[in-house]
Amino acid sequence: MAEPGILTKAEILSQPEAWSAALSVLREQRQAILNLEPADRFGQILYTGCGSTYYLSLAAAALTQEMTGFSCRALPASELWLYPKSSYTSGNGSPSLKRTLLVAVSRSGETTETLQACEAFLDDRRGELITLSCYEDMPLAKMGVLNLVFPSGQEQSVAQTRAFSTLYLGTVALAVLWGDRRHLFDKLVCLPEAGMRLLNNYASLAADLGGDTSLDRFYWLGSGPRHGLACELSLKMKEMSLSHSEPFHFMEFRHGPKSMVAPSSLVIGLRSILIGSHESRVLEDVKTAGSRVVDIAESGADVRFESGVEEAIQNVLYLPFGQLVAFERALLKGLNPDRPRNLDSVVKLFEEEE
Ligand code: F1P
Repeated sequence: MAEPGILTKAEILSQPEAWSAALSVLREQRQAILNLEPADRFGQILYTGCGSTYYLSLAAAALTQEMTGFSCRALPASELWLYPKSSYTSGNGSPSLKRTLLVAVSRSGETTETLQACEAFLDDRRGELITLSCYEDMPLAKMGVLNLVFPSGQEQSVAQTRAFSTLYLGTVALAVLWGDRRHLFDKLVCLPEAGMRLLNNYASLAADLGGDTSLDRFYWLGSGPRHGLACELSLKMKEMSLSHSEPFHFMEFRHGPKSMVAPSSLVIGLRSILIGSHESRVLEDVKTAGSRVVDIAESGADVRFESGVEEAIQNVLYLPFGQLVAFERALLKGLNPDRPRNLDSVVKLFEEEE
């Protein structure tokens, strides 16, 4: 039998190389992405996916809105498919405001709900579709007016790690190129090296925390463009290690969830340097209430990127440390992180009816 976690570990550790390869794809597609700049042609940008790629969509929508000022939203693909009226705008009579730029994200490119959502979107002529996926032969990679394919994100294990961060980097490039800070596109090249350093410097802290038997609950705090990433890391903890884990916006944690903290809780803060003291104070509060706390940020934190790049494009660096904590926790519990319980790597509906 293969060593438990051997696939996931390789996928987590190879993320910086996968990002470099993705950046080559993005450089080749730069003009095609710029050609689709939403400008005044759309009323909203909608990001969609399922599971991990839905959380990716949450993070991407927040970042794109921050960088461009457009109205951006994220919804699970099943909502677009089954609840179109609550998903799309009517445009208040303006034809351009009615149009949506839909960005569909999927590792496999064959998740039924995502395909159904995109098909209905195109049939109903709601706007234009861009897809991001990892396999060029899969149906999603043929559906959009622009299809960005990142083979370096492909994975053998069920839970997404390398695919998530690689696809997420693709959406960071969209946000940067469509916004007014285009010069940041050339700075993305600094991220793989920063990611490599991070993995080298903090793998042992992740192993200590993941392997700490005194901990039994995990809370991931992230706000703005980091909230979707906190959701994803919390999902990693559940999928791989079957642990009690929940994500929250920083300031929301005081509004109820804080009552769950105890000496056996670990609160992991995906902290912004720009927002500063408000987020730090939440972490101080929970520490005073008796919880273990670890923060991740560019500088002055337990886990430090020291990347030198602007905060707006740093976010992918929050992922590897959290993924490693989940991985180590799974091993501690005798689970195989490569094969989470009850999960398939792709959810396909209708197959039994065929
Ligand atoms: C999405 C997804 C995964 C999840 C699970 C089932 O797939 O929900 O995030 O880990 O294994 O599929 P995809 O559309 O991104 O391929």
